[in-house]
Amino acid sequence: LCLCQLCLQAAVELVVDRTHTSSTFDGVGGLSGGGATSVLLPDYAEPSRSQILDYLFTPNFGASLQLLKVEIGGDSQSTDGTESSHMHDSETVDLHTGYEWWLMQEAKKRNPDIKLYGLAWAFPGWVGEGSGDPFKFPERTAHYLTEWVSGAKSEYGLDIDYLGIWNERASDSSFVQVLRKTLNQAGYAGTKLVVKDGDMGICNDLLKDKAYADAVDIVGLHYPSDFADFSACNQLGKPIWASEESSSYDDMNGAACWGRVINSHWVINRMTSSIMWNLVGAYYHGTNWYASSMMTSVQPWSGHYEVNPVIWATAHVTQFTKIGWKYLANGSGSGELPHGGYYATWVDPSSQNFTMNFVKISRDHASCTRPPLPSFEVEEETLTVLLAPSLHAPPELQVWYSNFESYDDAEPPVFQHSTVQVRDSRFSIKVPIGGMLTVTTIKTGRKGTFLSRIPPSSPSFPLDYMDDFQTTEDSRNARWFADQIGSFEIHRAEDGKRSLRQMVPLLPIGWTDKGSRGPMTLIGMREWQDIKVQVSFRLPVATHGAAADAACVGARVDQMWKNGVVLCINRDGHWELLNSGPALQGSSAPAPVPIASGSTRAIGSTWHVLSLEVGPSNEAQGALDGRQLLSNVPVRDMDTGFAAIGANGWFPIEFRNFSVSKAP
Ligand code: 147
Repeated sequence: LCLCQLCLQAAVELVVDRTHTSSTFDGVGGLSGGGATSVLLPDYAEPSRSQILDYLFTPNFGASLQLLKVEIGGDSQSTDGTESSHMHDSETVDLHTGYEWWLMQEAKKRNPDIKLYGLAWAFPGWVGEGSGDPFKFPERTAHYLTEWVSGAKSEYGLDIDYLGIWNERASDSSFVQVLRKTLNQAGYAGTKLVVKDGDMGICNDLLKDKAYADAVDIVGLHYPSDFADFSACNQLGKPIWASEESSSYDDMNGAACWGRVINSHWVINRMTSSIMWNLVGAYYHGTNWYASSMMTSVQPWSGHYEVNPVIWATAHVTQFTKIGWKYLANGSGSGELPHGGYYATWVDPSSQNFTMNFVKISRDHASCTRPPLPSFEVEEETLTVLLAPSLHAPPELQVWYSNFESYDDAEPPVFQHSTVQVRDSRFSIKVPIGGMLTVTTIKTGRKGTFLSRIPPSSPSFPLDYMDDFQTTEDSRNARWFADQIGSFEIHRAEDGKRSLRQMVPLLPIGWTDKGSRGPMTLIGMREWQDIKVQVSFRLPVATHGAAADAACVGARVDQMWKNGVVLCINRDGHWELLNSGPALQGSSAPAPVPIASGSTRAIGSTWHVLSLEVGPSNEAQGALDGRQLLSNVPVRDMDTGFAAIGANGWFPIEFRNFSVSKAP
């Protein structure tokens, strides 16, 4: 038996020949947004913030990303929160909302060659004139997206290389054609369109509709299965990307899944780019898909962050290739390994550099969050690789090795450097189970580290906390707040002071949220129980007699304030203590039954202070302007959650002097 295996292995020689080039490589990327996944990063403590950005973007250091995809904020919940739109209404363009502009600039600063890709999850309601359909008025929506592309250029000098349509939702042939025309007329013919950031059905749609296909540059599939039928997609003659991929944890399993697909997607189905959801886990524990990220940084107060193995799985490809390099065809540098796993080769068309990548992940560790995988076997093997004269191989090649299944090692090998000799135009290399290996002529690979130690973890949000919102720049979100419904931004009031204002005037064309509870932004910890939350607020001058407009403050709330302890007071002075956020005015959702309610004098549209305290005896106290509204009202004892402020409708409520403290 032993002998036979030896013969078998000796017989297999992988031939690499650069005369057989194939598709152009389009890069490996990360996705910020979809949604609000980076929200805690801009306010991270330095030097950690710059270090995190270096791990993501600096070439030859960490993930060294080649592509950055960002959400085009659409004022509605897009997974971990809401990202602010650049046009809350049809008349105002604000190119200073949100943090994706900042992130794109930081990425470009570090790597001027990084490509940028924008995609909307949600749209402000005005683009559909309240219809909820972003394609009903194609010119409006095309204008809206073109304003984002042109704003990137005019305000920040950023070229948007790629633009998508509507994440994981419908696309539309005539809309895409109008968008193409609108971009061209505005001078953005160079911005390529990706459709449709969703399932493979798009390939048949494009095959049947030439005008549609002509308007499209790239087919973007989400979580594509390597084992699906790609024949329709491959007939299109357009690059095919895994334009959203992974959604897996930032641990060794996540690295194994991601490392595998960034290789296998090319080998099996000719996909030329993969983009990881998500770029950086800078969203609170207790919001969706916690830590499903390339790296995790959720402590802006401490500066603590984690450089996870997913970073190094990415580096195996990104540090040794460039967008524009060519893949070598199957059988001439790419293919399946004899005993399971995959290998791919990239060559630099303008030099003799080349890079090979080998990956062998066992079935148990190969799955990403989706799609399901068929069963398969892998075995350790030693490969002999024959480098054809066309490669002009040097006598020694650089080797980088990780094993994403070495659970028993105290220090698992992750991105370790060595070399291999080329003899007789051949090198041999052992590929164990769990192995990801890069063999390359490139000598600039580096497992980046900083001299200063990463600050120790301090998971608890620091209390007591207060923010008067006066030091945050205009249009930005409030520090450490994470908007969930509506968009809350810092703007100047007529007295010259800043306040935190809810900016969305109309139900957006949502992604998951269709509008049942009112706007809300949260802060703190999902694990908080006994806290006191206080805030100054002002209701806007009632333009349409909205006596029911209410300001709310919450404790123990979950991500969408489906549960929590929430105190709301309306313009007439009627207050209610609720077990959830308030029903959105005008929605058909049943109004929550109050735990307690009452009335005080009307509050109009002047500044007031609202406070809510939930203590260890599971009783709530509430006050307006320091005068008690309710005391010792029993609430459920099991609940924990964030502190929150919000309202019950789409109006520009303002807040100042927010504070949260431990309940005495
Ligand atoms: C994706 C979204 O695009 C991301 O914003 C994020 O929510 C991510 C979390 O895994 O999920 O949406 C998908 C939702 C469902 C499927 C694919 C993508 N699915 O069922 O195949």
